[in-house]
Amino acid sequence: MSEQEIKVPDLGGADEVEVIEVLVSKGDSVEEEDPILTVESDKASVELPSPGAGKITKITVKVGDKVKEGDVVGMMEASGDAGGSDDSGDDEPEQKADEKAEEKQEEKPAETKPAAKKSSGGSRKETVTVPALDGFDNVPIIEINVAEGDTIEADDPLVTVESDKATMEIPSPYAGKVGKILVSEGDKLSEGDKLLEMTVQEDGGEQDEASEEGEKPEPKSEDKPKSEDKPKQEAPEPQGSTYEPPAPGTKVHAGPAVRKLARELGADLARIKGSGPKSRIIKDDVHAYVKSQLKQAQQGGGVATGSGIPGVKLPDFSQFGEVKREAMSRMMFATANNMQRSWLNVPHVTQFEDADITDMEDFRKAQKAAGEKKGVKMTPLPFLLKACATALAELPQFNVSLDMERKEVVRKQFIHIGIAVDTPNGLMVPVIRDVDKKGLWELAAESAELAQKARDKQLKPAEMQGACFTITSLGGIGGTAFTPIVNTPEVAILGVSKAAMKPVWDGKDFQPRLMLPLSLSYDHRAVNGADAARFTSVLSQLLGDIRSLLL
Ligand code: CAO
Repeated sequence: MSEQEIKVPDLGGADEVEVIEVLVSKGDSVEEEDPILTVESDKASVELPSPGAGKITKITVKVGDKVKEGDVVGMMEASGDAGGSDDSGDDEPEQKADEKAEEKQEEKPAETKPAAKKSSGGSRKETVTVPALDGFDNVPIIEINVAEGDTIEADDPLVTVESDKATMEIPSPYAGKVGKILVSEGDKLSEGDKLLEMTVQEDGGEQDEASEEGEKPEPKSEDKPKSEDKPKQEAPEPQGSTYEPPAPGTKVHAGPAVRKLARELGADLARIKGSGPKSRIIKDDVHAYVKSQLKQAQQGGGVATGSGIPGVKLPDFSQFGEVKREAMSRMMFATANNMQRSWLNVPHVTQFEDADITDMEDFRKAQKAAGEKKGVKMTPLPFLLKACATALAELPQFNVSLDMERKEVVRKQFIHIGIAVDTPNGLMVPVIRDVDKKGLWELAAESAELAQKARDKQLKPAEMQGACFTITSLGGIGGTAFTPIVNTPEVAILGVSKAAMKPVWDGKDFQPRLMLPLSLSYDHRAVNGADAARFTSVLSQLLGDIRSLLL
């Protein structure tokens, strides 16, 4: 085993760069080309690769240090594996490092800034082109950091390109308004390619003066975005649930090693708050994020207390084809959390039953003319509401909520029933109050009105609260049975599928009868199986002979 120095390779023209992340520690084993440090010039960051495989014996720089080509940043012991990397040529590491440095100069789009035209007030149109990329050619765009219409400052990153080892942002040479974007993600860029059009303000602002010199001054403190005056390399940002992830499409600043780590851990970089310079995401941020997610899951973060269930690790879907991400609506997010909370907390059982609604349907259809006069359509739903209200009164163990903390059963002395309504914005459950006290026409009118309000996003919060039980009817759509999820803290939900004619044995013959499939899911902590069978059988009797609804 021999010790060798780890040196800063050719930086492709950048004099001095700042260490923004130390990616290895003493004792770490690294493979050749594994990133050792991330350094950043005023415009780009690059990872310095390990010159060979081996063990790190010393790292002599820390975050914030400035380094230049040839500086020794650490020492390593080359791995002594026979026939291993040593064999492949001792001189290779040096050579590789050089190659890499060349490859990667990612870092300095310094001369990137076309000389700005002198301002004289008003505005002018400019087409921004790709500056010299210091040896890079044909580098794919991984992010477009601006959108048409954005107002940006000079030096704001326009696009991020990434080679196999480095990431570089191409900054805006001007302050102004982004016009047409002429590139797409995945496009490969070389010097001179057109990026986008801009309307540039000619107000003699600072940015013009700076750009006139063709190059920005060293990244001193005023170079930092106004919003962050904090010193570089603070502790990573807390990655708690209070952090609002940026909107989809928002730029993510992270180096290749960080991206790799995030991929390995299944962490979505778009959800991670960067604590590095210019909000760059560093490895510590990824670790902190993953840790906070685990902690949240273990503590029940909005899901199931104490469940400790492992999260679902998402692959990088883009490896399989083009994907688009969009933010969940608040409603979708809330529904997803409610469903998961219920699914994880409630031991579900589903009881199935078919109700013979042949006579009920004859009666219902006979109400068509009356309905037209009243301006109300009589569907099967009001009959279901009425039957459920009667069953809840007969079997009050369904009209409860469990207070597990206080070890109490909350028995409701009212019968309010929620109806699941399918809307373009997702599932909503308005609540009909005192169903037991209302007639079929009133229920028909009220359910139609609430369903319409739900579809028009007009429901008030109070109209979605206080249900004792829920009916979810897919009968107008189709299906023979399903297993609905109890809408906690209720303890049961009735799923209704599409009625169908079936042969029913009457003791002598098969008779064609219209059978309505019922699926009653219940919380087995509150309700036992026998009661569930009683409940569906009561429903079936009531719907089979609707005269009994009057009793
Ligand atoms: N079997 C056969 N036909 C049925 C039926 C059933 N079980 N239930 C309703 N129908 C018929 C109706 O009679 C009507 O037919 P006609 O126009 O010929 O009279 C047609 O289906 C449409 O009814 P509807 O859906 O407009 O009215 P509804 O009162 O039955 O239902 C509502 C209202 C709000 C429950 C319903 O529109 C809806 O949104 N259902 C979806 C609920 C949902 O998404 N649940 C899933 C939750 S879990 O993800």
